[in-house]
Order: sequence, then structure tokens, then C-alpha cells
Amino acid sequence: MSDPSRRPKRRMMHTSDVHLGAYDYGSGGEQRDHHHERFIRVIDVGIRENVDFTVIAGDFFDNARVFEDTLQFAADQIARMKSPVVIGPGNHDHVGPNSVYDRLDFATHAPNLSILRVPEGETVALESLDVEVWGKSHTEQLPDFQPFTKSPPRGDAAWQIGVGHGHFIHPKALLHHSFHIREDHLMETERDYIALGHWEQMTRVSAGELTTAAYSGAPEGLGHGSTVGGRVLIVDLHEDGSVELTAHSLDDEPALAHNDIPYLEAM
Ligand SMILES: [Mn+2]
Repeated sequence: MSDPSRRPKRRMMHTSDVHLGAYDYGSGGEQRDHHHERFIRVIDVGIRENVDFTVIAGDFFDNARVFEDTLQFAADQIARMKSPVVIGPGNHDHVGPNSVYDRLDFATHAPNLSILRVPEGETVALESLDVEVWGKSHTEQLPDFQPFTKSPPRGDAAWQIGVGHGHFIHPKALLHHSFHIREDHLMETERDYIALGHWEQMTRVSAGELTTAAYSGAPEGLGHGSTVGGRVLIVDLHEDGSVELTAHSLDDEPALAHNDIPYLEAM
């Protein structure tokens, strides 16, 4: 067990809801190229910021019928990172029967990629970094799937990261959304940082005193044809155990510091 009072300094990138392949059919090549360019810029930020690892919090692919080209593009971009990348699949890119992740040999094309494939949750150990990433994978559209219930205790690595895909909701919310994530679920994980996906807006969410949690938002909102909101989160894991977010623009706008990233109440 590492000394919890002093940990190795690490830097991660957090993105989600890329929806690669959303424009493969029927929208023309230009929109598809533009969409792919957004993900190229995400990878560019990760390389520029020299991140130690990356977590993609679901809906990386839009559907399981994306073009072969799109699968290869995704693998090529991930491989360009060189450092480890972990995907926690969401409702659009679920694991199990007919999974998009079974269509390409990602282990060969992107050897730095790990895909969480267990609906009950599994942990990927990035041993050289003293980091572990835990998360549950979506299998199909099961509305009562809850990404953060029954989390296992912290592992032995210095840094414990959670990843999940769903709606952050208030305990008294009308339960019309699927894939519920509640503040108490996040607190009970006792993770240092939780990478969330499913919401297209970048926002921090409340997860108790000891856990930082945020939605990275989508690099590009679908259907808007604009670049508004195109950001990616850089997560600095400091030696004193603190976690600091910086929202980097994909469009050369100024980065947003931790406290400037909106903090939203549960819906
Ligand atoms: Mn989703």
C-alpha cells in the first residue's frame, strides 16, 4: 500500500460522448470529416499536455454499425497517444452481443487501449503509473442499470479512478431518466476522481469531500454543427492527494481553471 500522504504526481485526460460514426450514414463526408477532426484535436491536447493516461467515459462510438474506416480511425488516434487509454463503454457503445468493440482487433491496432467489458465492474491496473481505473460497462439498454452501486473497495494503487456513464440525479428527482448516478453512490466509491459520461455539457458534480467528479461533456455536440463547448478535461492528480481540473478548448480559446468549471446540482 502506498503512503496516502504522498502520492506520485499524475496527469490524466478525460473525454466522453465522442459518438464516432454518428455521421457515417446519410450526412455526407464533410460533416463526418469535421466530426473526426474534433477527436483528432482531443488527442492533440492529450499529447501537448503530456498526459500519463486517458479515460473515455462512454459513447465513444455512436453505434455498432459504424464504418470499418471509423473503427480504424479510432484505433489509429488512440494508438497515437502512446500512453494508456481506458474506455468505459456507455449505452451507445455497449459490450456483450453485437458490441462495436468486437468488430476490430483493438489489442493489435491500439495496444495501449484497455476496454472495460464487465457489466458488474472491473478494475484495470496501470501498474507503471500506480493508478487503477474501475468501472461498470453498459451491456444494452437496461434502464435500471446503475453505474456506481456496489463499488469494490479502493485497490492498492496510489490513485483510484472511477468511470461511469449515466445521469447524475437528485435523490428526490422524478425518475424519468435511465442509468441513475447519485451523489451517495459516488461518495461510497471512495475514488479520488470519477470520470462521468452521458451528459453533453461539461460540469462538475457533487461527490462528497474526498471525491472529485465531473462530466467532460462531448468534444462536439451532435446535431448543432457548431464547435461551441468543445472542450476536454485535463485532471491533475497532485502529490498531496488533491485533484485539479482544467478545461482545455479544442478551438484555441483560453483554458478554464478548476473553479471556473460549472458546478451543477443534481437534476
Ligand atoms: Mn449515453
